[in-house]
Amino acid sequence: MKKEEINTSRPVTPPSTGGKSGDKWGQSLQSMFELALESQGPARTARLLEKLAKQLRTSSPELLRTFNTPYINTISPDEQPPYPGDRDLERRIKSYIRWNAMATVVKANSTTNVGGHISTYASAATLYEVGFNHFFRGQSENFPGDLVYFQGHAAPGVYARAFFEGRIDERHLLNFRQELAEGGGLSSYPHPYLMPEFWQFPTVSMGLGPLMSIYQARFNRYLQARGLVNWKEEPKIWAFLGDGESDEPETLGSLTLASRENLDNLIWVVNCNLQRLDGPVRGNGKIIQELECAFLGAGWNVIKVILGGSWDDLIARDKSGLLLKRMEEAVDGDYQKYSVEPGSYTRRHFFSKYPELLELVNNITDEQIHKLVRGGHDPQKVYAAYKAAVEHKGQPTVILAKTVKGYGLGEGGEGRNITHQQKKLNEKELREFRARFNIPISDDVIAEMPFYRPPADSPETKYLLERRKALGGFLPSRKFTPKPLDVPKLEDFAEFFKGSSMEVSTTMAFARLIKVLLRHKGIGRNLVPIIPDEARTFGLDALFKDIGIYSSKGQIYDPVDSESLLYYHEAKDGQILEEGITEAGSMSSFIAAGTSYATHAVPMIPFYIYYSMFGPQRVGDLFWLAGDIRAKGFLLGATAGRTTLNGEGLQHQDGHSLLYASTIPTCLPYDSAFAYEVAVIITEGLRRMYAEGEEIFYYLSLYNENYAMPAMPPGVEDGILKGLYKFKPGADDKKHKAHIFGSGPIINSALKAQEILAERYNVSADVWSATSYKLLRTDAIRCKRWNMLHPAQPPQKSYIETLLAKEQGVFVAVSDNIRTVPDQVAPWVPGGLMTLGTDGFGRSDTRNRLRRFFEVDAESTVIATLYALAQKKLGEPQLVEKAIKDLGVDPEKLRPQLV
Ligand SMILES: Cc1ncc(C[n+]2csc(CCOP(=O)(O)OP(=O)(O)O)c2C)c(N)n1
Ligand SMILES: [Mg+2]
Repeated sequence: MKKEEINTSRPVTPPSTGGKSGDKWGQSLQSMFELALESQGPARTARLLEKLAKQLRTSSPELLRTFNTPYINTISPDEQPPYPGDRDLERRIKSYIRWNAMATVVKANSTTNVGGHISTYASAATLYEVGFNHFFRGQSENFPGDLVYFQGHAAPGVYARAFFEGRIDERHLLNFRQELAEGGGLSSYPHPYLMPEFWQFPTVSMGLGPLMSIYQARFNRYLQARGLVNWKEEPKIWAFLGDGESDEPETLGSLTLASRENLDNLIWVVNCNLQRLDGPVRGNGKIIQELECAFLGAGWNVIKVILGGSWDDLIARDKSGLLLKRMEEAVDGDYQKYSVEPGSYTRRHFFSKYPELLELVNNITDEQIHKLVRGGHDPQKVYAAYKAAVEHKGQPTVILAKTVKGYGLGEGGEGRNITHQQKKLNEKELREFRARFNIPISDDVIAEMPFYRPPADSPETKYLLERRKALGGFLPSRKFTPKPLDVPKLEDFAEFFKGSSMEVSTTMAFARLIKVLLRHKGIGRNLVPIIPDEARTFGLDALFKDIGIYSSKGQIYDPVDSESLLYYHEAKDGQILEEGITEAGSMSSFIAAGTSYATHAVPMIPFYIYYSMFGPQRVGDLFWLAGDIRAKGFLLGATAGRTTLNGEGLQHQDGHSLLYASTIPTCLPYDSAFAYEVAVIITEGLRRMYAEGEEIFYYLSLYNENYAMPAMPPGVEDGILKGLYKFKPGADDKKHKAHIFGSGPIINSALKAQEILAERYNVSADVWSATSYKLLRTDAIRCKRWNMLHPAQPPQKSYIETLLAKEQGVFVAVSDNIRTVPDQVAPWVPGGLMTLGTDGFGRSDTRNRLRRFFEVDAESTVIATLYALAQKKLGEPQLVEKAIKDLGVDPEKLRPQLV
């Protein structure tokens, strides 16, 4: 069909659904369609339809929005199931929780400035209460409970409910955000690190909760597919998030994984109160319609809950279609205004646009107009949506629930732009709040904002407890029975301790080691190798065939390399999580696997191996969260080292991940030089985390430079784990004494420097392997602090101080990291530490040239050692100058770190 055959200038009027002419019009269109199908075939017809649709979209975009449905509830009143609960009782319960949530924040801020939020929970109360009374299932035998990601800023409401349930008492509420108060307090937001028996999922760094919930839902499927769990029912994952939060790229970034994997165990509830912190989320548009497009396009089941029941009658009476038209016209900025202004304003500005609409509301008062409630505040509508969501098959569901931010706060902040930051209410506002929600608190004490908890035998308390009992118990709750694993022993890695003349890298050593682990009877099945499309880079592609890549669909195609031994093997019970290029997604899998010991009482051991530069630098907030959530496992920053990863240049060469990792309180970072070190560290990590139950995780840098791996010297295991041990002492017969700390492959610079110093400069240098500066520092700080606070007692000595106490001479550190990494221990090194490092942007070049450029090669190490000796008056100053000349180092060369 030619373009001109459709007259796009003519207004396109949709046929009315009733009436004879409409029927006729529809019938002839149908026959034309059938004719086209028959004569042109489905492919051409589809192309034709697409073309027509495109033309229609250009001429009248509002009429054809492939990914939008009308701005009304997805579930019509006649499809609504009956409400199964006692609405009156539930309203009272919710009102008391609202009051206590508000009072928790306002009280805390009447004597302190600790902050907190009222308006997020105020808008979400119904969304949570319907869930608590009818959907969220607690843990029971052979059922881990539904997993609920609570919106971080709604925490006061979750505490207020726990108070009502008798799980926490008034003292806790009084100490909201005052965790260091006597007797403890409540954390500001969901933090399992701070409240390990209560919160399961940290959510307050916006975007991370939604992202993690997708990977958690997929991980639940993985556990089932691999036969590691056998639940009587499948838990649902509920993620509650804000509409403003949807602007975080992490929030919407992995939507298609959820639909691709048919995660119908996943339900998102987006609280669309149309506001974020500063103002409207989309003042000039409609966030609900925008999100609907994104979710429908990504293949989700979308349920919109826009209007409360009080609108049903108006919608039913509107035969003109103008009410819907007007709703579509108004933007979120308008709706926010309607929530703040009286009903007369809405009548004047919303309804009066069309005379028919004005007539429609003739029989209702301004007050009633003001009370036309939004869908997210109507339990009936919310219940209908939740029920449809839990019953939906084959797709994840998102519920877009329209609410008012600060609902019920009235002039104290309802719908106002300041509402997110509102933490105080005056007495008048408190009285209004009390009246609106019928809270039985008397006038004489209202100013004190007492908490209100009905007696244990009240109908409210009985109902609330009965509902939770019927649903399997309280929630959130983080409880589990520790299950120690039968972890490997050092002997299992004997091959790594013998050394090898064959040149290998620590990455290759790891690839070998993980094979041993996968075969281990005690833990093999618990391993979860996680890879973001880099297996071939790290030599781990052999695992594809061995243990398979997890795919819920198995492998329904014949892989292109099926003839080869190491073919790309996907399987329904595959063990590898091959995530594709998503470090944030891979970290989410690491977290889901690393917390499985608590979430499901099934200890899993994630080994997440990735390009070190795209670790904490890229997704540092998830590393931090891994600490908060008490994740266990191993993070392996491969192709580490600013000079060891040669060629790749500035964006790839990492010299600072170890510093980032050092900042995480529960992370043990290691920089290993030799295969046996990797084996010792991983064995100990497995023991501490999976036999002893410590809630910590490990970070290991792995490198891709090949060199002969030495045998393990006797008795060094303890030093490897504590962070420093003497690897190779210098010759005894030299005039001067020095010590060089080396890490990773750069230990080879130290070893070569040792030779040069002995042969040419009469210096005996001991070479030490520095495996963890962070651990040395933490231990040293611990002792220093203890000594300061116990001045009358014999001082404690840290490991590093004890180790170096008797050593003479100077100390130099060299590594493939920025200088700040070794500098962490400088205060405890006798006489100070001369540090070399790779500060500055990387370059693509050969290792030798890079190491000279960054001054971490053997020659630079020699010069630094001689200089340190000269500085301490232990060596001859002329030697430094001589060495610079002898060794061909250009003193005027470019300085890598410029500012
Ligand atoms: C990553 C991140 N950036 C910024 C913030 C600060 N912040 C906290 S709440 C908030 C607004 C939240 O708006 P919305 O998601 O719509 O939630 P609502 O409170 O409206 O339900 C902001 C900006 C944060 N917590 N996390
Ligand atoms: Mg919001």
